[in-house]
Amino acid sequence: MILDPIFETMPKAQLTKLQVARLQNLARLLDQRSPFYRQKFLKIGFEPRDLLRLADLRLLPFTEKEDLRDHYPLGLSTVPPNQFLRFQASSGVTGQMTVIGYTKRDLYIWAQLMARSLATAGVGPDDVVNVAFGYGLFTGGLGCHYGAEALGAAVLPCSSGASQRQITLMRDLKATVLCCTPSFALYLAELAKSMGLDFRDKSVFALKTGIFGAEPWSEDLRQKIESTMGITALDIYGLSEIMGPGVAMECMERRGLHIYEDHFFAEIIDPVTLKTVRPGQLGELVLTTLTKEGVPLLRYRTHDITSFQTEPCSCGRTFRQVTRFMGRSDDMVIIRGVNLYPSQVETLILSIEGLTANYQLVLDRVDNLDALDIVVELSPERVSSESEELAKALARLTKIHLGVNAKVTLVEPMTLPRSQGKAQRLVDNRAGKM
Ligand code: DLL
Repeated sequence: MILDPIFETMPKAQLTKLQVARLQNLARLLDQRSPFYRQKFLKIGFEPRDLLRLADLRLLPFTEKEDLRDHYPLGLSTVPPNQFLRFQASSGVTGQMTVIGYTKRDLYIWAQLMARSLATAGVGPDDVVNVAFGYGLFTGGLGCHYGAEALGAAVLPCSSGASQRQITLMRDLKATVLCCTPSFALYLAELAKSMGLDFRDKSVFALKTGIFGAEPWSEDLRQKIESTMGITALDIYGLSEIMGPGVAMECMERRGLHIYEDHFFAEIIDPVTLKTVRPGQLGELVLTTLTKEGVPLLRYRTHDITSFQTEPCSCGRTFRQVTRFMGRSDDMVIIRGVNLYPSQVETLILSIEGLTANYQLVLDRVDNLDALDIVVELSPERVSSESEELAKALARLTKIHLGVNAKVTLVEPMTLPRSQGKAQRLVDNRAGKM
């Protein structure tokens, strides 16, 4: 369902006008209230009145996560401290935390955009939504929570963890929607099975929709989850620095995620040359907040790799779509000169019957060369006597499709660590061995 047709289906020319007006406001706001950005503007001789068209945004500098870290906790904010109503934080993969503060209006818009996202997945007032993203400083839990409430749906705020209890609650309260990371969804399905339960059994469970995100996942993993749980699974994207979940959401056409362009201006750049890529070409997503009050950001480099969908979507939404995220540029592994993302390996793993989506890529340095070991759990139905054949098959596919010679280690079911939040796919043991 399209919750906000006025915006979501706005004709392109009108949307561009709105974006330009909002960008001009943003430039004025940053010039007046942000010493950080004002200094940047002065350095390049930019004045807000120079911003006349969307293309003029390219005159302006990028913002990096480092900038937020260097000005920890709230050096990039543009409102007095008493205007903040909530703080969320992100530890990121490494290093110093970043903190984001939200004003009352920021929280309102976030809830509306999450409501829009859930409605896109068909969620409405009759639904019971189990929010199994972590609550707390992570934006997943509270983001989905307020979006579901804004729609009038009932919320089951299970958070991540206490997994057996949440399966029981989902069954007893007839949860119809599950929001969590795709890896946690798979874990819940696995655990339900060990409890003698099956999400596909509609006389026991009422689950019909999964809204998954916060980590890269492949199309094959979607199919796996859908068939294991008997649900429709859709992809949701966001990041705490920009807002949280609800920056972009996949629609039922399932050919990409619509970016909420009335609130975020999106560019895709070549991470090396920093120039805009051609439509359809892969690159790094860069986002500018158009309506954010607390900590507005200009040309924020997400480091997430995607491309713009070139064809308009038949769902009726006019917002541009990005294709399923391949991963983060920092998760890209370079093995003897070949670039690869864990999600590409995941696709190969899931094309082999008998292997599961529980896997890790272990990187090491052997004789001064990079070595990749793909560690994958066998599915419980497979006996380990078959494992040599399956390992060979995966090594062969990795060589053919990705051009990488990898070792494959197959392990027994339930050997690899399960994550309640974002799955840790990469284990890099190369430090100090260069
Ligand atoms: O992960 C916000 C979120 C919560 C999104 C729940 C979706 C659902 P952070 O912890 O700041 O915020 O991490 C943001 O996670 O830059 C991407 O690298 C990754 N990510 C988020 N959604 C997706 C997705 C939340 N659908 C970082 N596909 C982002 C691939 C995703 N990666």
